[in-house]
Amino acid sequence: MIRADRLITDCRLATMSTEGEPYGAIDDGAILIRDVRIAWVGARADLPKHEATETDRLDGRWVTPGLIDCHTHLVFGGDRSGEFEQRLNGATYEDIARAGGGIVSTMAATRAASEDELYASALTRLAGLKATGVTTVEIKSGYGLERGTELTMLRVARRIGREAGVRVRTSYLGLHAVPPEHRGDRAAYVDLAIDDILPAAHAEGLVDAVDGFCEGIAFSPAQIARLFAVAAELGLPVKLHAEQLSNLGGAALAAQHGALSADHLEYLDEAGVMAMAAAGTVAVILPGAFYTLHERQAPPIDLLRRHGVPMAVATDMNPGSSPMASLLLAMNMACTLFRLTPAEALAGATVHAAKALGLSDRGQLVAGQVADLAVWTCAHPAELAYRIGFNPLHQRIIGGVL
Ligand code: DI6
Ligand code: FE
Repeated sequence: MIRADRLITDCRLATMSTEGEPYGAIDDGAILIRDVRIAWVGARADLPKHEATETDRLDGRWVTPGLIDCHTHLVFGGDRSGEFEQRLNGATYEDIARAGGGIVSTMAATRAASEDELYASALTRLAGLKATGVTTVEIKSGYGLERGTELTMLRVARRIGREAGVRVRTSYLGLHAVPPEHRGDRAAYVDLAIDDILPAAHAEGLVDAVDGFCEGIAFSPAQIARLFAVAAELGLPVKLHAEQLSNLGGAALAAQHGALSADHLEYLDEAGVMAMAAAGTVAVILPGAFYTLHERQAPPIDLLRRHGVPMAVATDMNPGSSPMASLLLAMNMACTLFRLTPAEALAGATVHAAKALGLSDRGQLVAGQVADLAVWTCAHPAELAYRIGFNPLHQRIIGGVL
């Protein structure tokens, strides 16, 4: 006899369990929820004896795991629509960054904003993500580039996790860009970001993972390696923006440090793919940035598939390269631009996204995981990636609560 808080029934399930067909589909399913977790899930015909306080009948709707956006820069000040105009008048993303715009211009706006302003503006973007079924969101720092503002960004992220109806995982991204006050001495900023800001943020319990931007316009593999060494001393997992605009071997470096994920990967080569496969590092695919920057080289999806590297899909929600607040749209772009299948895209926003965050308690419909669910009014889960600008979301359930 299972005593449950809630029975969900009259529904179809995309369990995203790794056995069987790609969606792990169950045609006439049921879920029992007890104490914020899934107590039982399966075919309605196999429902065990139970007593449920509440019953939800979903009229044949599809239930998936709540979506997980595993790579965002949700908290920042200002906006960069002016740079969008500059790029359409011929400037490149790298030109703008080298001229002191780009990440550094958002840094100035973020430093100038109060904690409450950062929280309020992040909520407007979060609303878009929640409306597309997101129940867990990763949020990075990286627009403070000084101790005070980096910590403020992470505190705002934690507050979102407490107050805004979504679960949050934070990443410290101090090595995102060099702030103007250190332009003459980049090494001094690297030292500050690694030896001062990171330990301070960690001591305050603000850091779930450590990230960096390994790129010609950002930080070198040697600088990233030093960041990862300190993360390891602090017991923090790592991830990396790698091979977005060029190939510096960042993905292989991340894999050597046991990274949870390497993200972007347009310029990834087979050696990098093999290093990721060997380390179990997830490939986080970010089609919003590829689309926005009008890039030409797609990530090597076939190689990732062939070597069995799990692929996650995320929005990269940020003011410069991906001002996109819909995870469903990211899934659509992953299919249309990069040729992922709709099932791969959904796995990329659920089970593999969880893995990219080092989480095994969500991302699938299996007993024991938290009861974070998305309910969709659609005829088949392939519709989630197929439709553009439609939103079939019926409801979100977090920890068993509507
Ligand atoms: N790569 C990106 O696409 C974002 N950060 C990064 O390292 C862009 C951030 C920005 O342009 O503000
Ligand atoms: Fe990013």
